[in-house]
Amino acid sequence: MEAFPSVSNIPFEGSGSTNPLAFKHYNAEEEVEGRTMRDHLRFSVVYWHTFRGSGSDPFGPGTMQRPWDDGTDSLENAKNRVRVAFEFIDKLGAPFYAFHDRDVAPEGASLSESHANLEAVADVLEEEQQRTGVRLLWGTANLFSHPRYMHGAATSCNAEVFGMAAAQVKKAIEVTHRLGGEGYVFWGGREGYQTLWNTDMRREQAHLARFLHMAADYAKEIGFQGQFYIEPKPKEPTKHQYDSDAAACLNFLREHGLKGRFKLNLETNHATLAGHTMQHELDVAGAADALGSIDANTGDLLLGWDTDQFPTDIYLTTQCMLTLMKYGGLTTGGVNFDAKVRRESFDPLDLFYAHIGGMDAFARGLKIAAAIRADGRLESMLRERYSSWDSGLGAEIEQGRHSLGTLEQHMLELGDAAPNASGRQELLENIVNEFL
Ligand code: XLS
Ligand code: NI
Ligand code: NI
Repeated sequence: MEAFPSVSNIPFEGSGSTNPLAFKHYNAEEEVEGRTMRDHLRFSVVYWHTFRGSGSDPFGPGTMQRPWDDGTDSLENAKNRVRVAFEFIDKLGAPFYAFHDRDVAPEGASLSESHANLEAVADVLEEEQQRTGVRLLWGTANLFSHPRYMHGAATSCNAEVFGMAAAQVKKAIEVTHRLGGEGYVFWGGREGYQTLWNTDMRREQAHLARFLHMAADYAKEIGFQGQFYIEPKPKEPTKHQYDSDAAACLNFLREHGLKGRFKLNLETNHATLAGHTMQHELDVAGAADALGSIDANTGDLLLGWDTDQFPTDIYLTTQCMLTLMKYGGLTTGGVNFDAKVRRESFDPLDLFYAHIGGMDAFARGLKIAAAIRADGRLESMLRERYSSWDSGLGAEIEQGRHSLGTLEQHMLELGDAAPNASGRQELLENIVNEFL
């Protein structure tokens, strides 16, 4: 029995269409810069919000109407939900999905029961992947919901909790590997602190590094070559999380010799919680060759928390796509909708509207970014701005052929630096707007 009988495969109808169940811009086969939109964007649906989100908030219970879900934590219900999820992803036409271990399968009364539940559901995931051709973008372990993780997982003060987290991650990597996952994400939900009065920060960070090294070792042992990612987020649920932003993660990875194995999975709403723009986070990661994947969502300017809304702002998606393309585009990563429908949008159809809107917004961002790149004015103004480094003194400094002494000599001869050129910010902003 179908869960969405009134919806068939979402077609591309073009910008003239008013059909709410059609794409206006995302045309999977259409080529942009010699690559299909499907391959540029690598859209992914998240299991946790889309199939486990109840709509509850700190002030009230769930509101979502999900007629296929019996509301229990049974294995049968979990397996049935997988069929529904793949019907949805397949009809939507997204090539990927992502999950946490505990989204897809219930936690058991013991670790071995939890392991068995996950393996049992993975059987169904595998079947459905084969049936539909939908692939796993990345897997992850939920190391933040169970009360045992109240003090953190890899950074817990309790060594046996660290042990449980390790066991859970081992199984999650195995299942991700078995399902052909292209990556594996570490989001440190409670890896941080609520108060420094009870926190040994140096020790906690060393434990986190040990944990990630063990994960890398285990992946190697079983032959899992998928990309590892760290997903920065500064706070929520804790007051401070160690993976607070892209720069902090890169510093941590370098300090602990993990940089080669890990890239970053950047989420828009986490960037804004960190006081950054998504464009900033993408550029920081890209400049360090660590731009891996994105959790595509957006926050609300007037709400200071992780509202995880679907991205519909074309300016934002244009910035995302321009920066991604600047660094060569997505390879193992994807545009993963870590986003949830509003509590008031309880109808199953809203799941389609939300994803279609996000996919169209990113498709427009892609086309606009490609047009800006083809135009070339932005790029040539950038090149021109740094042209003093292309030859003469600038080139000599870049080549390491100067010291403070030789530069003093040079500037004493010249008397002063050449006059500066305008930054042209407003003109650059106007040029971007020409394409929107
Ligand atoms: C929560 C995070 C989480 C990760 C996966 O804020 O975004 O959903 O993406 O654990
Ligand atoms: Ni996320
Ligand atoms: Ni988030």
